[in-house]
Amino acid sequence: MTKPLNVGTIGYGFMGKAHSNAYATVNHFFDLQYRPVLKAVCARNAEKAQAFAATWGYESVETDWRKLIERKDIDLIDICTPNNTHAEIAIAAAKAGKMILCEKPLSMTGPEGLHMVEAVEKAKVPNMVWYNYRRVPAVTLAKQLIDEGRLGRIFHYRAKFLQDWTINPELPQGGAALWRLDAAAAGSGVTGDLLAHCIDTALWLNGNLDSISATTETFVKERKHNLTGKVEKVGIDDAAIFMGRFHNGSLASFESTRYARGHKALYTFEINGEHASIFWDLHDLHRLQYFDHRDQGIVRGWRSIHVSDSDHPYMGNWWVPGLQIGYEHSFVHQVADFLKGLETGKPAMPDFRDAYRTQLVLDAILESAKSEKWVKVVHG
Ligand code: SOE
Repeated sequence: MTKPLNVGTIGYGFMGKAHSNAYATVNHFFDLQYRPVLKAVCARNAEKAQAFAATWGYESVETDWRKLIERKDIDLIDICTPNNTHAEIAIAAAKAGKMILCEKPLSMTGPEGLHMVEAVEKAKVPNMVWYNYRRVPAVTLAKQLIDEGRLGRIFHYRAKFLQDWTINPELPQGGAALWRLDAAAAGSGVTGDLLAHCIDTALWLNGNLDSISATTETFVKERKHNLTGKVEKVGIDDAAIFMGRFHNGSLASFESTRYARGHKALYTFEINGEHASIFWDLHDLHRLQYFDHRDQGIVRGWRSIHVSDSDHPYMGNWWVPGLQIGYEHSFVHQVADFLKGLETGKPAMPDFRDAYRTQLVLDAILESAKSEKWVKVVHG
């Protein structure tokens, strides 16, 4: 018999869907003690929240997140709201003794993130941040290969996250779907939205970043604001590029932008080691490219590993070997690992403290871009 775990989801946007799908799917494919129950969805617009609840099978609706947190029948609060609301909700939820899953980035700034870390640690509530790309099987396989020492000493870590959806200067900022363009709601632009993913993966695969030299640009300086109706200064960064040094001696080269015409969500990373290299591309997410110099010369070359066999990470839980899975499954895996963590007492990562490390790198990027100087990353 599985134990029900009552979920209260705040927000019904893109991530509200991705998480709800994961809760609804996870027990069909993973053998777990806990079973998420879609107990309540919370959003200010009652009508839209009702419609979301009906589509996804939530039992009830709340329009005030404080009420949701007070409810005795809710075990876990899932925060799928804009970045500027994460801290207040998470701290209140921790005080109420709820488990918390929070969308990325954890917070608006490092210091704000630290308050959140302290709140969940004081309350001793299980917590996790939705950096989902760690759980794409090919990325998890990259981690396995690195941890096995197959790459040897690492020389380079190169990551990119390229999009093109904000090039139109007529696109307004602020409000429901466009809060990512509003600095008051998002904190930063591509730095917190896209580089955050690249950094989370990088710290996980390659360890701490020690120092950074960054530059950012805002190509469209003014946009109409959906909430005020006025043309206002744009406070977010449209593009961010940095180079850096990892603690293990390797060099970092990172780029993120929403101005790369033709690219919708091209997240790639390449790691070059002494013996071997790895390359991964979100547009081909079930493949891991691997080159091993120790292969016999006549057959040496880049292998394209189709990460779909039952001995590949997570894949034994899905279809028969050779059949691939997609983006949404990374969220299912994250819930599965979180629930397994509750069972075993070995928490799934990244928890708030782990995600706070990414936040400190984001702070260093923004500081370096502003000061035009190299900045040492504070280690949390
Ligand atoms: C932005 O367009 C976005 O949706 C990010 O917010 C997500 O975190 C990323 O995974 C895809 O792109």
